Amino acid sequence: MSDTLRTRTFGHRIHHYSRAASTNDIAYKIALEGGEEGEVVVAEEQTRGKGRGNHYWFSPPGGLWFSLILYPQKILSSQVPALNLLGALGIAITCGKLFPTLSSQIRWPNDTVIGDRKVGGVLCRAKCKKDKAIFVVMGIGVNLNIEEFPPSLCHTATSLRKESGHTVEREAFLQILLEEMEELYIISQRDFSSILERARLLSSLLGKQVTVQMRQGEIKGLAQDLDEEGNLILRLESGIQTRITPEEGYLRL
Ligand code: BT5
Repeated sequence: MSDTLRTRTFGHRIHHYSRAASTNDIAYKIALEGGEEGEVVVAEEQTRGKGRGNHYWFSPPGGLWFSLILYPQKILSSQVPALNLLGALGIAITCGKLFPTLSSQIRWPNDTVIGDRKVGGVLCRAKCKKDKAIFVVMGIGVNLNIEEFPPSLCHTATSLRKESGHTVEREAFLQILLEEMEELYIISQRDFSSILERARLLSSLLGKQVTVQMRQGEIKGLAQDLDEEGNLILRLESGIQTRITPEEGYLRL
């Protein structure tokens, strides 16, 4: 990483792999062995990139695939999902800085989108003791220069290269993203509500009718708000408000 990196800890130590199964697994192991806050594991390609649950994450060369080790103070395990919103916000802000004409937004619970296509995703995994998170590995994937997606993704995913017509330099993007992310993270430790406020402003869902697939079937409603635990507040057609956790349901697109 360039010596112009303006962060306190983020990215001061970078473990670089040309190919890895999943940077999240490597970073988790490093954290277990005493890795420090801000350490980054980056891979040019992942062979078993992971999304939430048992989703896979398409991670060929050309994207930015990395994981960041965090030791958030005073964070409860129930608040870890909200860090996904913080990560998605950091990606959206960075995309907006580099490409102000592209409208990058966040889509609950962990996506960064341009229009209705996913350009980035976040996956946080925490090591918890009782109800406290001891450390969190924040995995971040951003489709920088990917030209072709597999058929299963070609209508839902996009890349910065496809949207802007420009090649994005991976190191430069990572540097800006780490700077943005550290700033958001420091603020979040004092006052998560101001992160939430920014997330609301950049949310692609709020004020829209959405369909959420739950285990017991789908529900429709107006996306009203996001809360401090990373939940979506939906107003159902009956007028009743309901709170959906990221584990409970996923958006039907
Ligand atoms: C995510 O999961 O969006 C989390 C993605 C996190 C990836 C990073 S890369 C570095 C670190 N190491 C890892 O192994 N993972 C993290 P989820 O919300 O479950 O979305 C997954 C879904 O997005 C898949 O089921 C596909 O439909 C779609 N998808 C897969 N790869 C994609 C891609 N490259 N771009 C856009 N959509 C994709």
